[in-house]
Amino acid sequence: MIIPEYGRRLEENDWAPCIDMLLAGEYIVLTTHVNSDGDGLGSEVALAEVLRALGKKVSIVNPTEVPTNYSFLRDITDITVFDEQAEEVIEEISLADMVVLLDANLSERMGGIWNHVQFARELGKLQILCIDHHLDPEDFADLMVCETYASSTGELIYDLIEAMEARVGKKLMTPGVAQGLYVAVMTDTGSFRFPKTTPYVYNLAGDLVAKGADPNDIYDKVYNSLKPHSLRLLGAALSEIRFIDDSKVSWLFISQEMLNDTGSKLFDTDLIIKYLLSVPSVRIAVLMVEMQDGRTKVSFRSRGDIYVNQIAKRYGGGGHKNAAGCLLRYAPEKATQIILADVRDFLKSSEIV
Ligand SMILES: [Mn+2]
Repeated sequence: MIIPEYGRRLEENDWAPCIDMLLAGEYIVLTTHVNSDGDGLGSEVALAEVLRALGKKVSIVNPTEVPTNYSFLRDITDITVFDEQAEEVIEEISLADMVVLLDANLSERMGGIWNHVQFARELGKLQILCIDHHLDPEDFADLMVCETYASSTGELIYDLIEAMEARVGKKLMTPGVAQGLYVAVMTDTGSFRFPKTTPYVYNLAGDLVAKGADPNDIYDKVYNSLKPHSLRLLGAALSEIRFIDDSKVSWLFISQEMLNDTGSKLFDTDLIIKYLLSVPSVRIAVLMVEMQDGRTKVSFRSRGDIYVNQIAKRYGGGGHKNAAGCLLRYAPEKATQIILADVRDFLKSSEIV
């Protein structure tokens, strides 16, 4: 069941079904999407700490590895990664009575974990809760709180925790929780610059700082964490950026060879996409990365009212209006051809004449 969007911020009462469900759980597994980011990870550690304070047994299992720049987050080393320790993850899921998916609204975003979650659920003892802020949710969970007004999943978890504090009459926002949520909101708002950075978000950030999050330290750890190889990748990548259609479209393809030559990994490509949108004429930016298995990971960014999530959706992906992604089963050359043709058509049809 998806709680409908009311077109307004959720109030304390609106969180009641979600809180009822969490309070009823005993063994709760938290997870997030493949290629986890600051929003998913920060929301996980924050919610984990709160649920533990309420006496729940909690574990975090993620489909893919945790990027090293988030290793400072509290309890992050407790995360079990499906790609590395599948048996342990499967066991956690079999023991749990609830799975909470954070920062994704499609079952397949759980990667290899989803099959096992689905199996446990069919046995009848597992509830699924989803809390997310992307467009176009798939109705796969018992309860889905999917609110696109939110800048980040962290913003929703902040409101949830406030509503929980009121319910249980106990302070839950510790410095560790504040740190996790600050990381979540900071990373998903591009350090408080993206379109959904409302006055509410600034107030929320201020509150998190007051409750123990250290903005300078967090920024330094998350963003000034590059290894020399990431800079080599950045250098190689920047010189390969291409502009088409009067520089309204910028695109870049990163091959496995480029990653290997510079000793980089998939998540090292995250810092590159912002450069694709750094030229003012660009309406749509496309970053394509060749995966180890030969598929192509595509990330879209856009300016203004260009819904790139609609392009991503055609290929089974999704996201937000100005930031979306998908995974193509095609090899690089074909993927590039198809995507660029699609992007150019889409841009033409999106432009107001
Ligand atoms: Mn997010």
